[in-house]
Amino acid sequence: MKYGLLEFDEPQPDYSRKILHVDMDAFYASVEIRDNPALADKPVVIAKHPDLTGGRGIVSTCNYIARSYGIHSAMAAAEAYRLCPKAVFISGRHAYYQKVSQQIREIFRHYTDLIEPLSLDEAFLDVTHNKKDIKSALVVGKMIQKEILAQLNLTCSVGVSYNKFIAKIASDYHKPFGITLVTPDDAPTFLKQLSIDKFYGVGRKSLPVFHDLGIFTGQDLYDCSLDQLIGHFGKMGYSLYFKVRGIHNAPVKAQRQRKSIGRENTYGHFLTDEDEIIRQLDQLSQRVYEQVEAKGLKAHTVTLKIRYENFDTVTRQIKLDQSLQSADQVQANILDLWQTYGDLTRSVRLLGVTLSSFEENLFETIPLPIEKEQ
Ligand code: TTP
Ligand code: MG
Repeated sequence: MKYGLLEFDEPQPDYSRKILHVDMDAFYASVEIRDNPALADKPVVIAKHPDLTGGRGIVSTCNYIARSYGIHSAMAAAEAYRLCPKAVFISGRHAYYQKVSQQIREIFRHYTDLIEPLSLDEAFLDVTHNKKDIKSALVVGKMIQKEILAQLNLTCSVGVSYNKFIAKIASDYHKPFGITLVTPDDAPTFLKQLSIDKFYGVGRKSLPVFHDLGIFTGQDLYDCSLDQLIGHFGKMGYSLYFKVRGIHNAPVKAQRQRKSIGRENTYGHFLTDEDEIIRQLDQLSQRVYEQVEAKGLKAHTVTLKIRYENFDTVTRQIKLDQSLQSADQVQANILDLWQTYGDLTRSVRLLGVTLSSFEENLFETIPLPIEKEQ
């Protein structure tokens, strides 16, 4: 294939893969409603009540009842209030949603380790070869939906296809609690009938440009030449030319489970005063614990790192039977390590605190507020 002076191999579609895109329905709002079922038939908005913020504040999300009033993510909370004064406003609990997100990923791991999270509430899964040896990706998708509902009392929507681009659009197709399969045979028709704003990369800013060019649908996009698209949109135009032909071979990039989380500080003025060193260690311990907690992880090992002015570096650790439950506990263990191994006759240029040995199964460690009736 030729473009200007460039000659390149035209990307070919890969129909061999089975990709799921799983996206939770009204995620933050659904978690709040799950924990407080009295909210189920009310419009629920995840935002601080505008009265509490003097009108500032933005809507994170809202349930589908609230959406019927025209409320949506990223809208000013004050505007949401105008649209529906009787809506229930709830401040988000980000750390908690993060824990729920970890629980969802644990369920994904029953099927595959090839998981690429895009945010707390959505992920791509490559289930071509899955742990349950199920041939049909549609069946895997349905099993995941059922398992998330049974274990977590939350619903999600799933897109099933042979590439990430189509799977992501498909998951949005029948929300909430929908599942949409787009086979290689269905893909051309599916892609051509899409409205142009469904194509990844076409945002609020570029949408009018597409419209000015008479491109409103996938079909309009399909009718453009590669030259035209690259001329108008550069790299994105190139990518769109192939996407609308069902060609998008980006792999699902699995995130490795983090083995440790730590922080270290280098001090311009070397530390010699023990009180100051302990203050620094307390601060590092606190920050690291917060980070670990926010990820819903439970650590068993605490490591202290000390680098002296001559660059001698010492690391010492304690492994505990019980996981660390608070920042205070981390601080106490670090203090212990410092008092046992620290050398006050030398100036300190760097201190570090790391938590590791994370528990594999986060699932049982996080109690669910509601038991799901089977
Ligand atoms: P989305 O998946 O975009 O929205 P949703 O899950 O609430 O609803 P849908 O059923 O349409 O998928 O985002 C996931 C979460 O991310 C959402 O619950 C809240 C958060 N979020 C924000 O905080 N701000 C935003 O602008 C958006 C779009 C999402
Ligand atoms: Mg969602």
